[in-house]
Amino acid sequence: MLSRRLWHSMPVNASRPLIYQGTKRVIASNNISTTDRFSPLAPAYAQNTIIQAPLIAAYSTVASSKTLTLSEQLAQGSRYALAKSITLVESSRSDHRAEAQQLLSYILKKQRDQPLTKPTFRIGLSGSPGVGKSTFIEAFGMYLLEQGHKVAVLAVDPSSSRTGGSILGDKTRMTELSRADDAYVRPSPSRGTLGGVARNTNEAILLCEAAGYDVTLVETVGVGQSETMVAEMVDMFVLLVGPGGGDELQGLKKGIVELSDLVIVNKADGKLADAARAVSMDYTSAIKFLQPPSPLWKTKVLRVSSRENTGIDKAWEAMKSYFDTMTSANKLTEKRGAQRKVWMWRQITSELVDRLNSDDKVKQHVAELESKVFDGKMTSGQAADSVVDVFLNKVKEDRI
Ligand SMILES: Nc1nc2c(ncn2[C@@H]2O[C@H](COP(=O)(O)OP(=O)(O)OP(=O)(O)O)[C@@H](O)[C@H]2O)c(=O)[nH]1
Ligand SMILES: [Mg+2]
Repeated sequence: MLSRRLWHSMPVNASRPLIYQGTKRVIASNNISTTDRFSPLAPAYAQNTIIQAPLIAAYSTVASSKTLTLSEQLAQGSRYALAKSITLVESSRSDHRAEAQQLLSYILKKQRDQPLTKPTFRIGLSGSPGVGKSTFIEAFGMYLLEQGHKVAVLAVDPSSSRTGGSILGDKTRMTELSRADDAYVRPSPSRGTLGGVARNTNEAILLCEAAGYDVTLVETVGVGQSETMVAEMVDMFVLLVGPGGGDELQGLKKGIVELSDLVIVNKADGKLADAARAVSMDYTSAIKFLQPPSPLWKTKVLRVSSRENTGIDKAWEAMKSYFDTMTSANKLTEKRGAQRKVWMWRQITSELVDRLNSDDKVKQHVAELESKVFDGKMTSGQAADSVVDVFLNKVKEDRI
């Protein structure tokens, strides 16, 4: 149970009800957690009239009328509602986050009661800059639409926090797909850390599926940690490589190929066709020495020309075959469950670090220790222990 002091010292975020901010009120009739006993609005809680809390929303089956309307519009496939909902999950405003959490909880609850009619397929797509990801997605997305699918494209773009979002430019490149009725192309969020962007993308996938998009493509540029993060939020991870230069070997060196369920050699056309064939053979033999991503599936290598629209159907066949193999062994449900656990821990870690960083006493201590570590007067490990101790003591004090 939290004391009132600790309660006030906590940053307003997904775990602290916003009731203290005097924001929106929502009618509710669910159980009120013991945490709320200290609330100045406790009597209102007792009468079951007020609920305003991401904490409660996270576990609640109760939704405000605004949330109900939004979720209803989402279920009808409204693009406007989808855009609005994704904006909510991407927002750093605490009232938006609260609404987003309530919406997500409601959607999850609805899906538990009444599972989606169509199976959903989450595909991650990565590759070096210029390898042809956008061109591939345009061609592949249009192909999927012809097959009767609804396609959502989301981006995890590690460069966007620095450059302001290159995927926005992509949207103009994916012209046909962006304009198609059954496709939804979402530019990458232009703010936040990679972790934050990835978390939003996780939630955005759920929203796209709630809006009836059965295939979600999550695109990322092969930089830094983004491939691993994307691989941890999708059913299948696809690596796009080019026919030239040493770029494709980078994928091998960085271990991205090990994450990949499918390697697509793009630009297999015209003068590049021979080079693409050679690269594809290189990958096929290299993969034999790698551990397969799943005991049930051997990574495949295919050649495609996104520009000339060749091999796109083969790529989809390979993806469908993966999907069928994994679903018939019940492995996708298992994988998604395990991924949710991974993200829960990611969230715990970042939440704890955020709270630790927002505490003035800890901040001061950290500054002192950082300089000691820098001067070699203390080891990193000792300093880390000390910071955690100070933080935990502070939490204990607040509780008394
Ligand atoms: N010949 C050939 N060129 C292609 C093919 N696919 C893409 N390209 C070209 O490669 C260049 C880069 O394509 P993009 O689709 O923008 O590549 P990207 O991977 O999205 O690039 P970033 O978003 O910058 O990481 C463009 O000039 C495309 O026209 C292809 O299949 N064949
Ligand atoms: Mg691109």
